[in-house]
Amino acid sequence: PSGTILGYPRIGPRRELKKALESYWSGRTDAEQLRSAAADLRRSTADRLTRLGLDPVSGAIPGGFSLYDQVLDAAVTLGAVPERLSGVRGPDGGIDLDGYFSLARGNADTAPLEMTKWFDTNYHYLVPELSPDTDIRLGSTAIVDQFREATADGVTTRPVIVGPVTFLLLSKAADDAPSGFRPLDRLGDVVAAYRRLLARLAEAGAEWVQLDEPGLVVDGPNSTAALGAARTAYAELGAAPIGAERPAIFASLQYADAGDAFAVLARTPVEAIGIDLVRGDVPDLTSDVVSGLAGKTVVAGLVDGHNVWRTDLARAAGVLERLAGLVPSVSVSTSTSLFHVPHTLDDEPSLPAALKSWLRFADEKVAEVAVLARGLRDGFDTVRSEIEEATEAGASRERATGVRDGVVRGRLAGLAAGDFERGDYARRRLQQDRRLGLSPLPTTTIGSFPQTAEVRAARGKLRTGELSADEYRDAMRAEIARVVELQHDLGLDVIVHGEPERSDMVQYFAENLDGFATTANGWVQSYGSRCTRPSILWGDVSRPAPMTVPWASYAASLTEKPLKGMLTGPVTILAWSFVRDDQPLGDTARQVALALRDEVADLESAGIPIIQVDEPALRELLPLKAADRPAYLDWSVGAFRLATSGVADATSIHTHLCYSEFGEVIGAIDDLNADVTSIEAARSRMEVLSDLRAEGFSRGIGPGVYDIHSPRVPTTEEITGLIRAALESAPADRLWVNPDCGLKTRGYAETRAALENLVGAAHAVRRTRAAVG
Ligand code: THG
Ligand code: ZN
Repeated sequence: PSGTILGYPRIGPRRELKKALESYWSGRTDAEQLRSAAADLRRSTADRLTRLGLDPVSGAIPGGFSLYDQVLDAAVTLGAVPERLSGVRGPDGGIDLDGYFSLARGNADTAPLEMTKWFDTNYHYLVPELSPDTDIRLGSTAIVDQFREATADGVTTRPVIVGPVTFLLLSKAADDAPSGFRPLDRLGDVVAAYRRLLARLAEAGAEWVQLDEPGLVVDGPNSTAALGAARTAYAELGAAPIGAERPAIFASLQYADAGDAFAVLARTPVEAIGIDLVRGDVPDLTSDVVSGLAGKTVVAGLVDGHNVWRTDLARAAGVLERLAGLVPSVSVSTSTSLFHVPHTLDDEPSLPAALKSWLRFADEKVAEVAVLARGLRDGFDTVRSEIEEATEAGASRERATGVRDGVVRGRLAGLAAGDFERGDYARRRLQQDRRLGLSPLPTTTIGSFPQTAEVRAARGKLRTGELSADEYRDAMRAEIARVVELQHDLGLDVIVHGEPERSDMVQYFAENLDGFATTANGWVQSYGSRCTRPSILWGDVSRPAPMTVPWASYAASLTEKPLKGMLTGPVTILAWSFVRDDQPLGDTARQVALALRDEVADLESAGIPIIQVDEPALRELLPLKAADRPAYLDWSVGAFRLATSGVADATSIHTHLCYSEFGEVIGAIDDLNADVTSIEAARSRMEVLSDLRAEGFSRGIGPGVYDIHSPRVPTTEEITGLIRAALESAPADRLWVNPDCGLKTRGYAETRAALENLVGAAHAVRRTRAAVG
């Protein structure tokens, strides 16, 4: 086909999948109801994609549905369940629905698979665990069943699965694997299982299969091995006779420039290669590569699957025409799966019309692909009016009020080196210690407390007008008062207001800053059934009024103890929004940083002694290409410092990092120059601390001493053990005691119990140290 997409949102336009999953998990519905809700969703997706212009009979419509996660699906397809979780297998050795969800979410006896970020996105996948003994063979044919299901409805889909090499690159060695074992060592078994799967698909009538191989474009310690593995894997898979024993293979590279992976795939017997031409360039087409492309189609990813802006169709058409002159066969697609963007703009009646005309969500992007495909097939003259409309929309965006704000730009142009620097740390430390008067091993939390149904309901009522602004403020104040009192009862040393007013730690700031829009239904899957509504950063950013000061000041008025004000950092605000693509990210980050710098100054003036600026997404935006990383670290660290360097020595700046392996950004964490850094560490038994020590990190550190991602309440002894472990890498006068992350998704009962134990553990360690000292 001349046009396709790499994947489509799975959650449903009204989050049908989320609702079906959560009602199944809570026992309100049964497996049959969940299966039928999922089948309905797949059917309506295929219908919609057909209506939007994808060919329903040539494999242009991708499969790629998942009940929870596509990497978990690949693991289950391979039957690759780690030994520690072998209990999830059914009596026949297979993995049924409940086994599948146990791998994803854990059960009474076992922790689930670990979750981590999918490339440089805010989507989290489940990490398969492999060892030399993991039983790998075709274990589930759900993907074949879904193909047959669509065929029965008259739609010939293109099944999609994570490719064998990327599957292994995303897996980790199980804890019980011998040292030196690498998941890539299992390539032979994995390829054999894929070969069997492809045979089943061919037997069911599939003409194409899509194997996603974004792992091949990431720079990392395994890059060279990965390309070698791709050569082996695709030679082997392609060797099977096409039609009889396998469908045509479409290997897709996504999220970054194809780099050397393109030439590697060109020399294998696959039938189509997908490349991301939003992030990357047209590959070098040496005569050797071009001869490898005989009989192959290059699938040009020109419609951005990762962001929401309207495609410059004139530019895309130009690239397609150029490519068509260089390679034997060209087709057009999205740069990545569309599951990173919301379903449709039709569900956003409140977005300003001008902004809407610059945007494209998933459905509208499918229509763009259809236009480009028509141009490829019938000549771009036949789609001239669509191309011109897109060009006009682009021009109107450039001219629009708010896209460029002279005041913001003037401020940015006037920045000097001193705006990124604070005073000497030793002096800061002395003044802050005097001002705060804290005991050693001070206890605190990361900022958010559980969001109760009442708090959410109050926000709903504010939206519908059932509550006035004053009534809403009073409801939030009552909640803040409750949370402050709870912290007093528990004996925590540094108090927070609990953030009841924030639906989401990024969206709250987007709602309060100029230059952002927020959506009504723009849900995007973050993991499993959990979604966020990323804000849209479309213009120059400024702060019309203080955003957090009234809440923080109110909380401060209720306590004699130091209050910590809470902000989300510039990098994280960018990472969890859809960001304008018409200027360098670093410029946008500095605009957000300046708005935050004003907020920091206002908090300081209001007498708030500690201000925490969270950057959990610092690692997430790290470029996939090593060559781009130094520039990223420079602007991201710079933006944080710009936001936080305007304060006096006596004001303490904290930051918080989580959701990532921090190894690659340890130096940057030190460069943030925060007075105290709290960091996720409980699950890795404080490993990050020795990394920080090796880096020469010498300021305050709060390694999380309990994992808030699970409802389990840690015992005082457990926490005491972790504090003692932390003391091996950090001296007591620099160590803080806090949970791993915010408490927003937890319930009050478990939160109270866990924090009680946390404070008890800190006191116990203080006592023994006092006795010894
Ligand atoms: N906000 C945003 N992105 C995030 C997080 C966040 N990414 C990483 C991390 N936290 C983990 N992701 C999530 C995403 C969503 C939810 C929890 C963790 C969640 N969502 C609610 C749901 O799906 O029911 C909806 C929340 C709402 O009503 O706004 O619980 O914190 N941007
Ligand atoms: Zn966190």
